[in-house]
Amino acid sequence: MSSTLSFFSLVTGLYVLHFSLALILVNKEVPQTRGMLYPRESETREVRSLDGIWNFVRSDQANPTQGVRDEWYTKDLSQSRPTIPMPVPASYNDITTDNLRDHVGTVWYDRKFFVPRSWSKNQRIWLRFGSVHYEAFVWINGQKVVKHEIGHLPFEAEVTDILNYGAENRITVMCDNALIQTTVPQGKITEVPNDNGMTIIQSYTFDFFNYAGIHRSVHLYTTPRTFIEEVEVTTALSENNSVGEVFYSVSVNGSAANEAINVLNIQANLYDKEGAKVANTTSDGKLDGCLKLTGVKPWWPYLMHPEPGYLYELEIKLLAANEELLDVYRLKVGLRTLSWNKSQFLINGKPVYFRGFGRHEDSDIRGKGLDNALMVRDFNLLKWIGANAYRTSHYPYSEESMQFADQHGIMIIDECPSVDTENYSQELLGKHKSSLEQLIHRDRNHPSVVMWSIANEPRTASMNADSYFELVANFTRSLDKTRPITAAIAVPYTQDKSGRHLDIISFNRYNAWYSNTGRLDMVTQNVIDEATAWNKQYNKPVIMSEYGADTLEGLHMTPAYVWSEEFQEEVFARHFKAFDQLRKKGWFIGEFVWNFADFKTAQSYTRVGGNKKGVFTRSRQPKAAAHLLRKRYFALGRDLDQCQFPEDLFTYIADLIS
Ligand code: GCB
Repeated sequence: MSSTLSFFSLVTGLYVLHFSLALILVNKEVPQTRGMLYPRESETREVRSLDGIWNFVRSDQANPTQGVRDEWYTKDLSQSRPTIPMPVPASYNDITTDNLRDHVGTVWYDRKFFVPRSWSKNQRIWLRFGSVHYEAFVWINGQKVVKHEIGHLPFEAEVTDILNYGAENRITVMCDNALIQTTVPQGKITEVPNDNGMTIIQSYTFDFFNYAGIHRSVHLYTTPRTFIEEVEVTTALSENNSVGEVFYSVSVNGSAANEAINVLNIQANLYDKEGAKVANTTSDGKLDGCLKLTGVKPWWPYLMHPEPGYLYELEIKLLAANEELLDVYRLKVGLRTLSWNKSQFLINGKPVYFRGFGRHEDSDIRGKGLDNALMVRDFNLLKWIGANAYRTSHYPYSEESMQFADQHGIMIIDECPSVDTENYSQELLGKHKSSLEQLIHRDRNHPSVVMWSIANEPRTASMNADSYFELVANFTRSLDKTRPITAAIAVPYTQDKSGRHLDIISFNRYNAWYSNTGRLDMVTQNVIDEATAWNKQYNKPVIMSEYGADTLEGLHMTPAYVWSEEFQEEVFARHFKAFDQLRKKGWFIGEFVWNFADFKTAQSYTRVGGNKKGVFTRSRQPKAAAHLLRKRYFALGRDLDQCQFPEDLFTYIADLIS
């Protein structure tokens, strides 16, 4: 096999359907992520963005590997095929006016970029992608550089020896959106007849559009020859939260190649928000250590404290034995503790009640592409409505949004891309574990991440679910013992085989929508009964991780009728009643509306332009239920955490005293 073809372990185009029925799953090692610190400038590092307009070619659906066989990556794409302009970052699906939207298989991107002459001097250059969905193959100047599978997660490669310095370079990316039974998430590819002969169809059971392309930023960054490759941070607080400890552990890359460096030291400095140094330490030939500080300002969630999301800056300096400064990397750190037991989840020793959302990275035109305007608008809305949490349903969200959540005190249940998992196989297990390994490696230092969600609505009634989820949960725990594990379960509690492997039970249920449609009188007691049954079965804290109703903004009907704004409000209110009764039981710890905003799905007769369960429209304007939810979330905030009501929470009606 040629070296180019061996680059393609998953031979694109042969979308083989393989799964086993009954199996014995074994715990095999998965590849460990290295490096991948978020690209940040410092006195020893430069960062350059490759975002912008790239050239784009769609492969022939019936011939997805043609570009590889014909080596399109060895010259400009425009010399092989007519190209069209394509923005990066963005999903490619909704950009053109032809049916690129439903394309299945490979597409190609390329662009040129300059590398300054100054970069050739005694440093290393890295190419980093924030996310390409689903599988990416990358070449620079015709040489293969990196291949990565599983969207929504970053990957990088060293390109020091491949670049032309002081000259132009070309980057080529092939991206494959095909989902099969052993990808995460799963899908099916079938060949069916159409009016022109045969065509390929991608189907999937999950309820969001399979947007694809270069979804997040592409960066080139420099590091010194010997550099800080990884930083892992954990924190501890004394019982009254006044004394804090920041434990850091650093990995260094490149010291083996540099014989002059036989002893390395880490100088760690911690600065408060005003930039004052509050702690420092220099390690003695070690790469880990602890910073201790008094008078700590802990990281608190929004509305749980007057100063939420307090972040310190941790400065890590890598020094040679002669004190020569080799590298500097800075990151934000929040000091907080998490703990949980059979009935509670606590932050800094205080019980938490989650009032949040399931969300999507989704918007008009750019699909799942990173969009700072949208991200800031969404956080403004989250704060306006009084939410303190969201789940990254149903895949890891952008690193930029994780940093934003840290700053704003929004708690995150961080979900891996396993959604509607079924047909369990050894290969699927390996990729599922790898997605968690990559996620935890990426997000472990974020104070906002308070829980890992290892799946959404897996088919946990099936025979193999027990051992499969035991392996997935134990693997997750082996990577991070500081956060609890959950999964959003939808099978009835009587059939579930996953809950015993979790720390916190989350369940999704659509009373008055998918069950007993329109029956508002069949919500409250059903929610109470089901939550109670989950708690009784597993003796663990319980969250309702999804509830809601599709709602067409502007459709009004009284008495409330499905799809109307009145109906969504009523469905919410009936749930609120149940939640308040459940809260009194002591083990019910959170409510998450489905969904924050309307979002696009695959075409279906149950979806009018997508899923309309948003509290906000797709263009991020409130439906009537948003105002109701806002009143509840602030009422809970005042009741539980003594937060202030915003002045405009209640509209003036009458002076009832006079
Ligand atoms: C669910 C899924 C979510 C769907 C939602 C719905 O249970 O977790 O992905 O969008 O239901 O609206 O059907």
